[in-house]
Amino acid sequence: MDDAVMPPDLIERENAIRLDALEDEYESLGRALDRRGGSIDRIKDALKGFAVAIPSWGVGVGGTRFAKFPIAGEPTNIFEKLEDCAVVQALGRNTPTVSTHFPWDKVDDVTALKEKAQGLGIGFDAVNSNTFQDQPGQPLSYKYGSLTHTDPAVRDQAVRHNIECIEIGKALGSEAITVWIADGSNFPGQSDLTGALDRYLDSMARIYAALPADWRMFIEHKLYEPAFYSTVVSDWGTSLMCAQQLGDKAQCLVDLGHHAPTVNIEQIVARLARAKKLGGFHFNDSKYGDDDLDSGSINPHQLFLVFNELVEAERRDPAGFRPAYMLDQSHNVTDPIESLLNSAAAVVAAHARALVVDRDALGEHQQANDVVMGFNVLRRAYDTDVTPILAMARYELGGAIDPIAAYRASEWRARKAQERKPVAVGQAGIV
Ligand code: LRH
Ligand code: MN
Repeated sequence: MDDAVMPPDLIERENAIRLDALEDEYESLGRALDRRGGSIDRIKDALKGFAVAIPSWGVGVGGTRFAKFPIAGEPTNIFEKLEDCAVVQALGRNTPTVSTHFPWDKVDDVTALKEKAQGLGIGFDAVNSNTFQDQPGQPLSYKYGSLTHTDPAVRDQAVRHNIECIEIGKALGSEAITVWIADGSNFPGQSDLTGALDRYLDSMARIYAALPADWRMFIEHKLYEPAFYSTVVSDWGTSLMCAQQLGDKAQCLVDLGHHAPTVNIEQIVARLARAKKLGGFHFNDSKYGDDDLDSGSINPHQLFLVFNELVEAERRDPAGFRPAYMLDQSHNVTDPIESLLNSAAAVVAAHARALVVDRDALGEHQQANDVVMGFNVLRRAYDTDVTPILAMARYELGGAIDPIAAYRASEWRARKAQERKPVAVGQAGIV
């Protein structure tokens, strides 16, 4: 990595003033976990190998249909976005890859993009296709759908776009494509609900046929929006049915925000893992709809319960357990780098707490129907302050003990505000 975005001496300087306190907190927690039959070093080592991908569309400031409020120095293209991803990786040390979105990240020279990333020590995770917007000059509109459109010419256009995304992904070193489509209807009677799914499966089979041998295809379900009466791939059941029909390379991706507020997402995770169809995640948080808020910012307990099922699923089937972890957020009122640092840490913390769970005791209480003790085993792990383990893992990987403090000390955003052209005010939308 020859293009260091964060001067190493800055991280050293910021860590030097925090190391004594960290070592004291780490040793104290280590003794406490020891008394509980756990091993703090085992958890630390697990966290050092844990990674969650950054969404390229989450590195710039996001917005809603109403407005977007750009900040000075935010990235204006994928090359600048990769620099910001490298800052998050340099400080947090658990986001080594970026998930791209096309045509938002389209470039003329894909090799130059790959070389830029390599220079920054960043890799590429799943590519995301986009047949939920019409592009300037696009021959046929996706207004009434894409992969499920009643017009075969529109479906062909959408299938070709997905295959083009696979080709770009192959050049970048990605190994998966995430297919989320907005297809659905706003009125009863507008759409043939079964015919739409038939057309979806036919189109997806053509995209599936274009997958390289070692690639996966992630099917992302979503309850609603932008369709507000029916959505073709609206829930995990439909996603699972399609993944099972399409083949081994097709798996289900769980975006936490794509469910009704009351849904038990951790049980969906357990079901998909049992079916060996748990392909990956888009982590975020929400209170009402697909709010795309920072992971763990509204309901950190749900994130913990999801990871509790993931740790259990890996224990049951270590060989088949390979979910792709990605963030998918929209940072409307924060510096995206600070939100990404916090969110990646929230995901790692949920994983760490799940590793603290005394699984043998939990199993015994569940078998004995000792409700309170079963609940208390989980709650005790959830109540464990794992931040010293995360900080020690970051420190030993060359990152920052306190990433936000180090980021602010770097004055990265202010420096970029001098270099990067300003983003126009008055736009709206997610990117
Ligand atoms: C749809 C979604 C999908 C992306 C988009 C940016 O809501 O979660 O994963 O393509 O957000
Ligand atoms: Mn998503």
